[in-house]
Amino acid sequence: MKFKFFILGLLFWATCQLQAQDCSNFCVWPGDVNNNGIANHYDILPLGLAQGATGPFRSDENVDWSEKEAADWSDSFPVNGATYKHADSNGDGFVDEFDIFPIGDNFGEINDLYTGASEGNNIEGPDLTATLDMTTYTDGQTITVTISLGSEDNPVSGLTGLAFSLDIDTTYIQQVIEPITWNLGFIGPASTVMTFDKWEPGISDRIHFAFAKTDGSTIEGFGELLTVELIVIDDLSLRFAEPQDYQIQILDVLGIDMDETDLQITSRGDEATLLTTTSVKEINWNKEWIIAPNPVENILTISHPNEKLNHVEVVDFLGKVWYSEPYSSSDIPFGNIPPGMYVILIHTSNQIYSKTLFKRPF
Ligand SMILES: [Ca+2]
Ligand SMILES: [Ca+2]
Repeated sequence: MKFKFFILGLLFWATCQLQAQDCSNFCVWPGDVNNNGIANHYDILPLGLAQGATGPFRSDENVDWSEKEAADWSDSFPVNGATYKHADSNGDGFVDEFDIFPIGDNFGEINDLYTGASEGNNIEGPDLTATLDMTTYTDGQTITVTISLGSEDNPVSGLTGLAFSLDIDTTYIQQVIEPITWNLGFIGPASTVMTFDKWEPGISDRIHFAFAKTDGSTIEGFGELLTVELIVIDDLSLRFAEPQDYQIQILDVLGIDMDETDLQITSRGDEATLLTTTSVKEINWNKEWIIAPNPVENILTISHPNEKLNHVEVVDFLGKVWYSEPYSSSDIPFGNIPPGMYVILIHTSNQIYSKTLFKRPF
């Protein structure tokens, strides 16, 4: 009799172990679409591929980060092998745009399946480029980063989704302006693409990005993906005596095609110099500089015989930027700027020059 209980007990224990093991393979963790043990931006890529799929709904439609029993779906991802039930993050039996939210809610959460391996493949191909809008910045200034994909000579082809991270170096950056502006002209229209970005201030130096086509179409050619605005720390000059090199990098890129095969993409970063306010030089009387007329009406002329001018900004005394463009012509349009006092900031590669002037009333 005792022996019989022992056998029954053993059977019960074995069944429990099996079930626990089963769950690690068959349970869904909301947001971990590729079932690799972490919810993050790479899960957007398979989520795009599975859009429109249907299957059994879960008995537990909560989306907190814990294992949820779920019946298998008939379709599975071609390379990863996980069934489409993992794409149904919210467990309602449909894979649609709402399944993106558990990825953001559970971002960075891990379970036992997680190995810590980087999910980017970083293989050479068309460029994914981050470009800064100026070569010099100073305390509290806005840095506009443009991220573009492909070029006329080396376009992308057959892309259905892309995930990557931007390292912004928070030693020098105090804020990321949100929401981030995606350019859906290139990867859209909006009804055919899901976009995702995540910045976790204080946790990481990286902003994570992903997008995926949701209509079975692919992205061809080249263009701008998005722009991000970063604010330089406003006590830069207090913390650093010397100009600082600032670098921005794109890391851990993964692009996939319709068959979930990795596409080749090469990431390219950019750099600038962060100047302390003591290196902003006010232009007083100087016969070489032409910054005229003052007061200005419709056109301000700016030139210097020897300096290479990179960028011109017109800022009011509240810090509002009215004009910010690369220097391409000596004529700066002032017609649309209201009357008042302005500071003109002229960026060269190792200096920012400033000049105060007045816009005449209409
Ligand atoms: Ca995952
Ligand atoms: Ca769903």
